[in-house]
Amino acid sequence: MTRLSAITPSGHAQLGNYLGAIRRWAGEGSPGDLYFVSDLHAMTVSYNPAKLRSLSRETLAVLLAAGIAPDRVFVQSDLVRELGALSWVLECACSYGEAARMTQFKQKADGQGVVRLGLLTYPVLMAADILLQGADEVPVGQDQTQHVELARSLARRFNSTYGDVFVVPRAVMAGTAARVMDLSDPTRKMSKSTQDSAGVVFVLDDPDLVRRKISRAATDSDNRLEYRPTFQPGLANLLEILASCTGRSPIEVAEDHTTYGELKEAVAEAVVAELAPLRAQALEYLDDPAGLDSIRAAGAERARERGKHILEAALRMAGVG
Ligand code: AQP
Repeated sequence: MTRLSAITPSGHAQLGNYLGAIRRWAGEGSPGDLYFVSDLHAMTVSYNPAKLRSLSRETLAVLLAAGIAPDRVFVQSDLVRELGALSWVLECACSYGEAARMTQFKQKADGQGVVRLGLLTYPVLMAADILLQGADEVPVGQDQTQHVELARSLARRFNSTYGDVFVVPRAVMAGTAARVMDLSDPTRKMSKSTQDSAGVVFVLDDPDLVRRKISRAATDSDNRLEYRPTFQPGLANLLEILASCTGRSPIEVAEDHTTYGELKEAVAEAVVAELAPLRAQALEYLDDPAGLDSIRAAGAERARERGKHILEAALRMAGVG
């Protein structure tokens, strides 16, 4: 059974990516699981090419540093030829209406001056990511279920029109994980591409910077140290982060503290301790470019090999190639 998950290098990996996803991938995955750095997905909005290249490497180093086995990771663009070919085949099996209906496309396109065509077609590329690897399951949050549904429809349609080639993937709801909110504005999710990084803890931030960011986290003037997410979202976020780092519940950790200042110090130390081994390992990988390159090349080779027969069969059945 293969599960496939990805992280887009649209910025530096942040605490939410780690607590909500990467740490689980490293801890709970089964040997057949695959994880990739979805750098092609970062091209759907304006970006800097040199920065994207370095973020892709850094993100790969973070996945490995978290403990994901080297033989389970790859970088998406290393398969750009295979994915480009399969995407085209799938685009020709997808209607314009299906693509334009995607809620995420409508949300992201809204308010953008120039909407890249890639923003419309990226769910088809995502279908190619999934179908090329023959993934059985794709763990997703609410915002991605529609895209996996599209991958299912395209796989079924292709299989019934041209012949059975693709595994029809299932979307599985990622179990309840920490949803880390921005420290400056706890009403919005912590995100790697947020312009103002004051409220975002990046996993490779220096420990003193982590402490500073957490000490400045928005709370409230209630001075009630209780876990009440609706009324005290900033405080609840800090309690959830502390709970997630210490393996306890937010209600329990709230009982250990009496002032916001004391709580923030405890959160900062817990986050610094949680990230320290990850940061050290990631920096080691980044200090050894040849080693990282060879892990990356081997991952690409394995992923290419996995997808080779599927792509060849799809092209043959579609009457091309
Ligand atoms: N704040 C978060 N709390 C918990 N989990 C989070 N994830 C992201 N932010 C949080 C999870 O991290 C995984 C990889 O994320 P992604 O790169 O696929 O895209 P994203 O969810 O859009 O992540 P960001 O950081 O918010 O990026 P940008 O700024 O580009 O939008 C996913 O499993 C995601 O749920």
